[in-house]
Parts: sequence; C-alpha cells; structure tokens
Amino acid sequence: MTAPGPWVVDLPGFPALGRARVMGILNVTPDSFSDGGAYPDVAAAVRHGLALLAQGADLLDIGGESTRPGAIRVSPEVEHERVLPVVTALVAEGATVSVDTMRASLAARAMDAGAVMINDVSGGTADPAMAPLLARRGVAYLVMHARGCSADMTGPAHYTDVVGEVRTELAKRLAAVVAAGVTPAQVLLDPGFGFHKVGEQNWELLARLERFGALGRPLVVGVSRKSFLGALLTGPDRIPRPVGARDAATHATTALAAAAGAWGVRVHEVAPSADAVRVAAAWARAR
Ligand code: PMM
Repeated sequence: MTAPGPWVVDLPGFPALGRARVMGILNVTPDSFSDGGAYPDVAAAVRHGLALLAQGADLLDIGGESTRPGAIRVSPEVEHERVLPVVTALVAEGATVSVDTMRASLAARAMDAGAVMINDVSGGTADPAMAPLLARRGVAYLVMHARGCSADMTGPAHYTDVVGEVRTELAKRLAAVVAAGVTPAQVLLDPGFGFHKVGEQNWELLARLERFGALGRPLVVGVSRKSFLGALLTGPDRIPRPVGARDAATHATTALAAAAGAWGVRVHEVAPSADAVRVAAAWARAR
C-alpha cells in the first residue's frame, strides 16, 4: 500500500505482503459464541483449518478456550488437549499458525509444535510467565486490550474517551511486555473489540484506528460477528441480527480496517475478507 498506516511493518516470520492479512479463526471449543462446538474432533477442526486456508487465510488463529462473555476458564489440560493436536496437524500441512491462549504452558508447547504467533487476549496480564517466554522465543506476540477477564465483559466498560484510554492502556501493556524482555519488533496490538467495550465504544475504536498508529506497532482488528454488528443490524422486529448472519457486515469492516492500515483482520469467514483486503490495498495504492 502506498498510503499505509504507520503500523504496517515487517514482523519476524511475516514478510510484508503489501496488504492486510486475513487470520482465519479456528475455535476448538464447545462454547465459543459463534463457532463453538462446530469442530467436535481433531479431524473436523483440521478439515476446517484447511478449508480456511483454501479460502485465502494467510494464517490461522487456533484457540481452545472460549472468551465469550461470561465464559468460565477451562483447565490447562483441557486447553492443551484441544489445541495441540490441531496445531501439529495444520503446521504439518504448511499452515502459518497463531495460537489464541492466555497460558504460557500452552504457548510454549504450541511454539514447539511450530506456531509462529501467540495471541494473548489478556495482553500478558493473565499469566506472568507469558511475556518472559515470548522474550526467550522471539516469535510474534499479539497483545490485546482487555480490562480483566471474560466473566464480566460490561462492568469495566466505562470510559470518558474510549479511544484515548484504550490507547494509553495498550501502551502500558506494550511497555510491560518490553520490560519483561520482549522486543517491540515482536509485538502486534489489538484494541480488543467487545472485550470490556459496549455498543458505540466499538464503533469509536473502529473509526479511529489511525490513533493507534502512534504506538508504532502493527494492528490487528477482531470484530468478526461481534454483538455490536448484530445490534447495528437490528431488524424491524427489534431483534438483533443473529451471530450467523453478521458476516457481510464483518467483511465491510475488513475493508475499512485494511484501508485504515491494519496489519490484519481476525475473521470466521475468510473468502470475502480475502477479497476485501485486496480491494482496500488497490484503493490505497491508487490514492
Ligand atoms: N476475539 C475473540 C477471541 N480472541 N483475539 C484477538 N486478538 N482479538 C479479538 O478480538 C479476539 C481474540 C472472541 O471471538 P471468537 O470467540 O469468535 O474467537
């Protein structure tokens, strides 16, 4: 892109593509809000991962612990059992794999199995061993903004300036992981849509992505199928658009985020977003 956001930079293991990347979501969980229970065994999960790659996913984000509002944490053993065989199989198929986990024990084993990114929705706060581990391994570390755990997603969602406060809090998380030895060049940042943000707060963040550019790191946007899209598309019957019918809106946000310079988008349905990132890059090149 000739008009990139300042956060479009190379990361270890991820040479520049000239466009935003599409991360295909693979939740190996019985209870994630949109695709929970969809892949009951390793073979089904691997098949879905391969389908996402065939649709144009640049990388897969594999998670074994739901973070939907109200979710209760699973044991490390259960999370390991769900995730590791799927990571191993998809790495063997040549996939670029990110693992969505807050646990250093799983992150370590996933990296041993070939994962090249760790996506930590707690931004390094859930497990004090996570940042030092990433510091030793040197792989890409996606640090997301949240204000606590998923048990209560709305209680902490009080902001007077959501963009400014999320940016300041993300800057503090970045400084904390760097203090633990992570190099800034490893880090990607994510405002954490829906995580302790409600309704309009998500739109304000999406409309001001460029303000996160000041943090100097690549930005990932994860809004796929989230409830603020459902609320936007509430029908005349006043029923929010159900989770399974929010993909078109998701792809519209992909184009907006990519045009704003995001490094990547995290989506459930890949193919239309793979087109949308190319549209955004062509648009940006022609500006
Ligand atoms: N959202 C979810 C899970 N993991 N990771 C990042 N980096 N950003 C997100 O917005 C994010 C995430 C929840 O959505 P899901 O249950 O559909 O995966």
